[in-house]
Amino acid sequence: MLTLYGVPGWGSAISEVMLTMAEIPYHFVDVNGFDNPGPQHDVLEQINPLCQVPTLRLDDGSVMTESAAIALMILDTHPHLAPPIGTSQRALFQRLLVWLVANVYPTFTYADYPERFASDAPEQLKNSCIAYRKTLYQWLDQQLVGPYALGDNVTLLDAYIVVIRTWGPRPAWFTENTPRLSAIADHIAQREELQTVLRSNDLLTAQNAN
Ligand SMILES: N[C@@H](CCC(=O)N[C@@H](CS)C(=O)NCC(=O)O)C(=O)O
Repeated sequence: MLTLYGVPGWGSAISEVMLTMAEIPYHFVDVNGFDNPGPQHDVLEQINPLCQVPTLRLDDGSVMTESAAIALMILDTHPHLAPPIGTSQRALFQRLLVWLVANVYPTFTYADYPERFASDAPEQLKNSCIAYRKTLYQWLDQQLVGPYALGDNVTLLDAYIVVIRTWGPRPAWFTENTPRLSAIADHIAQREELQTVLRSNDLLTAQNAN
């Protein structure tokens, strides 16, 4: 069985939601605290020197990282979780998948650990990353269709949407500034098969936890 190293609610939650959508069983290892020196850091670093989550150990013992790469791996065996090849929706899926990890994710790397990158001005780096991320989300909102990210069918992109709207700048900001993204996240959060994984990652907002 696959082993996923992660922390509830963190980036590993994106992979957990994807695996659940694909009905792929996995064993979850909680490495909470890995981003500080200590035993959890040592456990994770041994298998992924980058020391990031998600980190996935595959059945053959090899290691897979990068949420977008994990999505592509899942699509190899579960192609229904992306739009059909040759459609314009497929191109948008590919574009937004790469865009999210290339543009949005680094704003967390820099804003969550600003002292690593700008020890003389960490607050400034953090604040500018957060401000920039807001502009990215406003652009993303305009690309989304509804009721799911790409229209009527759920895709692996929706795993990002339902997780990231719980991160900074937090659900209330998304509701006010990116209403489409927020509505899509609410819609995904209603899916029956995702309830357990959403709950264990604390991804249900007050509104959709009822
Ligand atoms: N590009 C990676 C980014 C993963 C990532 O940055 N994860 C965060 C947690 S949400 C992390 O492990 N941060 C710790 C660090 O970068 O030191 C992906 O898409 O999976």
